[in-house]
Amino acid sequence: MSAADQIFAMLKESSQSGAPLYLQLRRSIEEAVNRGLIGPGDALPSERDIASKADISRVTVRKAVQDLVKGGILVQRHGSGTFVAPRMERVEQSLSRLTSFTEDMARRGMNVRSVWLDRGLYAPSPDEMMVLGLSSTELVARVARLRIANDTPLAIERAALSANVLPDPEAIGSSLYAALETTGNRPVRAVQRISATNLGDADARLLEVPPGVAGLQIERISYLASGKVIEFTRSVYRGDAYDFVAELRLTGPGEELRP
Ligand code: 16G
Repeated sequence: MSAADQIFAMLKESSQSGAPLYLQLRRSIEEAVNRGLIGPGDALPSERDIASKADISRVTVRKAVQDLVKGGILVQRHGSGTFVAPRMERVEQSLSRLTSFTEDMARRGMNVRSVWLDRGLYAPSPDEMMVLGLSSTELVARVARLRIANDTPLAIERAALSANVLPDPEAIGSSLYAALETTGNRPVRAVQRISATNLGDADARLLEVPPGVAGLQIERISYLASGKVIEFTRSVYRGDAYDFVAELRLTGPGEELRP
């Protein structure tokens, strides 16, 4: 069956639902993708073909398709048409180990690279002063990177550290934690807060996803063994690419719950 036929068959299944036509069509295309009837990279039939086959207006088809493009299910390439978006291989990341991005990806055999968005010494923001314990006369080292694994941009990480710890942000190689290790400043503990976000235009463009799609906002505050805060990092991860996994255990008798 052709892609148009698959979508049409799905649409016939849902035509009893009473939902607006564009919604029925959107769901039919989504269902055809979810069931693997049309796969990643497959071309969607033209707006005109879908409209005539399903006997609905082109405006309705366009609205359904635009919704799916916004949701990241379909991608539009200028001049060549609309396609099913390539499927992301999701990365599973344990929440119990304090590892670096470079180590995490290397463990999975993925190639890591970063694009520098910013690195330099700045006057600290009130947040940075509070978290890093800096006074207004001290400087903060900011390191912002787009993190890419196997050519797919996965995250934007914006790290802030005291300039006393990282006096020359230009000197970091490919790994911040490796650089901190050389000066005995690699963190040993971290507290991480993860929340849902919709990606803004600029972040979405960098992560190569449509603006407004779901992402994960992560704030990591890392500590040295002495208890001193060493790193304050705010990151945005692609929601379709990352699963954070936590192992939970029933606390044994006599064991205390630690924060
Ligand atoms: C991880 C950390 C980030 C840290 C980076 C160091 C999260 C959410 N973030 O990505 O806080 O700065 O690793 O990676 O896990 P690097 O040593 O490869 O530069």
